[in-house]
Parts: sequence; C-alpha cells; structure tokens
Amino acid sequence: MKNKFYVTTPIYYGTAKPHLGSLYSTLLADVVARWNKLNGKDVFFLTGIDEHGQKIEQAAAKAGMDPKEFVDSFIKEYKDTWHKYHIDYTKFIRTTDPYHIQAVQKWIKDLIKKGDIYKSFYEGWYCTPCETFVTKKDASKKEDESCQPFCPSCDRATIAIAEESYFFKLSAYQDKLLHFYKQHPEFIVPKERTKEVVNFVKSGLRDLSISRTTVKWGVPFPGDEKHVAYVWADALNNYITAVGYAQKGRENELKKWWPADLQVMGKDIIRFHAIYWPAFLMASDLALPKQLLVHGWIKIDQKKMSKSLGNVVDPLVLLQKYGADPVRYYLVRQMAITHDSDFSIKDLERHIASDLANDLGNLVRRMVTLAYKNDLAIVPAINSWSEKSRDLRDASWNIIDDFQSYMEDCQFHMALARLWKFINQVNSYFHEQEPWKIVKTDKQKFVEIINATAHSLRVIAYLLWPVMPKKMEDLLSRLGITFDLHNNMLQDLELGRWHHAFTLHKGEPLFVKPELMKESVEQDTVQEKEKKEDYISIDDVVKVQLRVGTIEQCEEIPKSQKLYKLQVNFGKFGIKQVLSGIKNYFTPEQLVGRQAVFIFNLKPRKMMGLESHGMILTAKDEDNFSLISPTTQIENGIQLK
Ligand code: ME8
Repeated sequence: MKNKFYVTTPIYYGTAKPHLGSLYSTLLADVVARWNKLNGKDVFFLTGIDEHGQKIEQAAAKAGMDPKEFVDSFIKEYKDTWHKYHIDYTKFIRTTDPYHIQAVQKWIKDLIKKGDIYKSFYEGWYCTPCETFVTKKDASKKEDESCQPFCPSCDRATIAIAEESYFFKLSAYQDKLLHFYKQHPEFIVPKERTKEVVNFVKSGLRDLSISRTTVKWGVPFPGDEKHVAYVWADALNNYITAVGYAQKGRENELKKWWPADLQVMGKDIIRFHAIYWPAFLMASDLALPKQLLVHGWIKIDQKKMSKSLGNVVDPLVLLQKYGADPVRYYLVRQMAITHDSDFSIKDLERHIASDLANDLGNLVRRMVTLAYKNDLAIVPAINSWSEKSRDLRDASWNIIDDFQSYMEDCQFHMALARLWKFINQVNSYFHEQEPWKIVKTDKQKFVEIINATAHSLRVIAYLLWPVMPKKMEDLLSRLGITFDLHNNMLQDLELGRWHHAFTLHKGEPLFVKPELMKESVEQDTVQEKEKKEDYISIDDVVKVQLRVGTIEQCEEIPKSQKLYKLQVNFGKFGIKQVLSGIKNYFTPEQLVGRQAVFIFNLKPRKMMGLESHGMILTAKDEDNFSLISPTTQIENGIQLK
C-alpha cells in the first residue's frame, strides 16, 4: 500500500484535560496527516486516551470517583479541544474500549503460548507518575532517606514493590533490536536520539515485568485473575488494536494500515516506543513502525510543562484569545522538534503580529484592496511575463521543492522558515514594482503584478494548509479558489504553470494583531522613557539575547545605499532575515558563510518595505570596521553569556 499513511500520537493519560504539550504532539501528527492528504495519500490518523494503571487508580481515588467515571470526565475535553484546533483524527481510541481489552488479552495468551511471557517475581522500585519500573542501574543518583532511588525520567522518588509478576522476555530481543537499528538508521527522527537508545540496549536488557497484582485498574490478565496487565503493555498495543489486530473480521484493516508510517511522541517516552514496542511486535511477528518522530519538550521558564508541575498552559485559553490557526502556526514554527523550546505569550504575540498579520495578512489585504480600487476584481490570465515576474515564478517553484524536502524530513520549523523567505520575496516584488503607481501608466503591467502576486499566494496557501487549514482555505477563497483535497493540488503546483485567472474577494483581515501586543509595546516605550540612569542592572543585561548566527545569504536591496538583506541561520531557531547597514564595508562574498553575533530579540522593524529580525554587532574606529564574531566555529543559535 504505497498510497496509504498511518500516523499516531501517544495516547495521553486520562488524569487531566489536555495541555499545550499534548496539543503539540497531536498537532504535529495532524500536520503530517494533512501534508500526506495534500499529497494524495489515504491517511489514517489515530489518537486517544490511556485509561488504565496505578496513576489513574490513585488519581480517581483522590477525586473520590470510580476510575472509569473519572476518565470518562476528560474525554469530552480532549475531543472538544482537538476539534476546536482543527485536529482531523480518524479514530479516537480509549483503552477501556472492549475490543482493545480483548485484543490485549489475546496478545498475552499468544505470547504465553509462544514462551515469550512467563511468571516470576518482581522486587524493585516503581515510578507511578511515569508508570515505569526503575532498577538501581537506571536510577538517578540521589536517594531519599529510605534509600529508594529516584526516577531517571522525572526525578521523583520511586516506591518499593515486591510482587508476583508475569515477565516479557525482553532480553531475548536485545540482538535483534540492535540489528534492526543498524539496518534502519531512519527509524528514529531526529537521528541523534538513536544513540541513547542503542546505548541503553547495549548495556543489557532485562526481562520486563508486564503485570501487577497490587493494582486493580487494568486489563484483566487472561487465566490469572490476581493480575492486571502492566499499563504500558496494554497501552502500546493500542496502535495495532485500533486498526483491527486480533479481531475477527478486521484482518484486512490491519493489513491495510499496519505498520504505522509515523509515530509521534515526546522524548520522555522514547524508551517505551523504541525498545519495548518493537520487541513486542517482533514477538508477535508483526512489522515494526517505519519511523518514530521524537520531539523535545515545551518548557515554561526552563522547566518542562507538565500536569504534575502545575505549570501547564490551557490550549483553550490561547484559542479564545488568538484563534486556533495562529497558535498552530506558532507551535510548529517556534518549537524546533529537535530541541526543547520555551513557550512565551510575548513571543507568540510577536509572531502573530509580525509573521502573520504583517508579512502575510497585509500582503493579501494590500493586493485585494488595490485591485478593487482599480476595478480588477477579476484578474485575467497572463500570457507573457516580464523578467521580474518570471523570477518570482521561478522562486515559487524552488520553494515547493524545498518545502517538500523539509516536510519529508519532519523539519517543520525549517519548512516554515523557508516559506517565510518566499513570502518576504513576494512582499519585495510587490513593493518594488509599485503597482499603485504603474496602474496610472500601464494597466497591462498592473494586471500582471496582481496576477503574479495571486499565483504566489496560491502556492503559499496550499503549502501552509497543513499548518493553518482554516485560514488558508479562507485565503484561497479570497483568490476565488475553493479548497478541495480531491483536486490533487500539489501535483498542480508542481507543474508550475502560472496560467490561472483569479476572482478576488474582499474580506475581514486574515490575521489580527493581538491587542496585548499593542499594550506590551506601549509599556516598553513608557519604561524606556522613564529609565534615564547611566547604569543598567543585570536584569537589563539578560533581557538582550545575543546569539551566534551564520550569514547564509547576502543580497543587495534595490535603491538602498547602505543596506544588505542577510539570511542568518540561528540553528534551532531557524533562518531569520536581518537588514544591516554594512554594504559600504563588505562585499556579499566576504559575508556569506561567516559567523557573527546578533541581537536576536530585537523588536522586528521595517526598512525599505522589508522586515528586519535582529541586529548584527559591529565595531568601528577611524580606520577599521569589524564584525563581532566568535574566534572559533560555534553552534548556530548559541546565546552569549
Ligand atoms: O506518557 N512538551 O501519557 P502522557 C511537549 N500515556 N510534549 C509534551 C509535554 C511537553 N511539555 N508534556 C506532554 C503518556 N507532552 C502515556 C503514553 S503511548 C502508548 C502512552 C506530550 O499524558 C508528549 O508527546 O504523560 C509526551 O510524550 C506525552 O504528551 C506524554 O503524555
């Protein structure tokens, strides 16, 4: 089945409503699902809730509720949040669903028969928040007064358990797993995370306890009523039970969808997915998932956002204030999947104002308003293009290729950074062509400029649809296009023909600058006026983010005597455009490839109609002009301290 795509999210513990972290994983899966739909694939997108185990049993008892009643109370919140964020999942699984329970029991029975599950005794430690067995070897160094080790994942005290247990013969799969990782270097994205998995497996796998007798809330263990299945043995299997595993009459579904093409998760649960899960599948003679996408954490003030730390952001509060698509855009653009990223409202507002309202929204508004003002609601097709428009058309082909390859590599933030470079190119084209002047002298040329801009916006809207589906459907409707997945848009775009006519429609601004943004800017200005002292405090110093970046591109800006337009690579922070008045001191060749230090968090500002996102640091005396650069190669994006 070349034309199918099966993508999954983790199934979240049913102990609380969703937060921004759970939204992030689900959103990445949705973006991938939509991207594949846009590519004409038949997509199955699975998400759901993990409803068994000690953690839920305890949380329900604390709330004075029966565990099932307790988890039921969160289902609506999850489904509502996903719908409001346009998460278009195919199936929402609950591990209390009877078909899932029966399939897990069948899995256990089959593996007992095969000899991969056997009965023994477990004595050791357990981390309830992570639902994981902790051995002395994996424990983090500190121990509490009772000498109980701390969990290596969440750093909380573990509890001692000693009970009869069934074990899965994980040790028997050590070599097979190592062989698999070697044969499939593409298995874990990002690749760098493979090393920690391989090292863990190489350090020796012990058989895994997969049942509990001191917990009652779980899948009843077949043939031994004292036990319930360990929650991870139950939960991981959701990825196959949802598509028909061990269910009579659903064999074709399993055949169609399994193996999953991409399984999305946070780095906290990589061990379960990259070691236990493949071993379970090998034991069941099932194929392994093709790829795991393991992302970093959203942090608040350098700490992981988590239910237990109580620092979670409610996605519905953000939604009410900023709308679903701007939040979706911000999460995909700003949170580099390879790293942990800090979430801040100010930064979110800055990006909505600058990237969405200014760069994209204004372009649409200016084009449509100008066309209407000059009686050009219907923009005819163009037969022959001028050189500048041809350049823009060529750039629109290149962006499709680049965007596609970033998306295939799950480098979503880079795909967006690259797309924004093109959006800025379209803005420059529009600005430099000065259609508001040309219309007075050359109506044909005016039509050409509007048509070229509309074609560019069409490309932008289709590529951005997986990230901002509703806003992009709206943008397309302003160009007179009804979004329809069956039209196989990407193929059409790839043909690169700019032969369309457009019927333009006016509308409300596509994106609104957040009100708060205005307030915070005002506050900044007031504070600036008030501060007149000669000294600054350390708080002021740390406000300025100085970061190292590599100048990847340097272009002249027509009509500007001093400015260069630089594209600067800040590593995990993406590529930023910086305008810099250094044209009289360097040639582009002297700058491209060089590292320099930039003020990274300077408020974006416009010069010559172009946005600048930062400032390069220089020093100048009577004879010399110098860039401030690190003396050795430093990782891009590193902050100066
Ligand atoms: O682990 N940043 O459920 P869970 C980014 N039930 N992602 C985050 C995050 C953050 N701050 N916090 C949570 C479980 N996540 C198990 C999974 S799967 C068979 C069973 C996301 O509710 C991230 O994907 O603790 C993380 O892996 C997942 O939520 C953990 O969700």
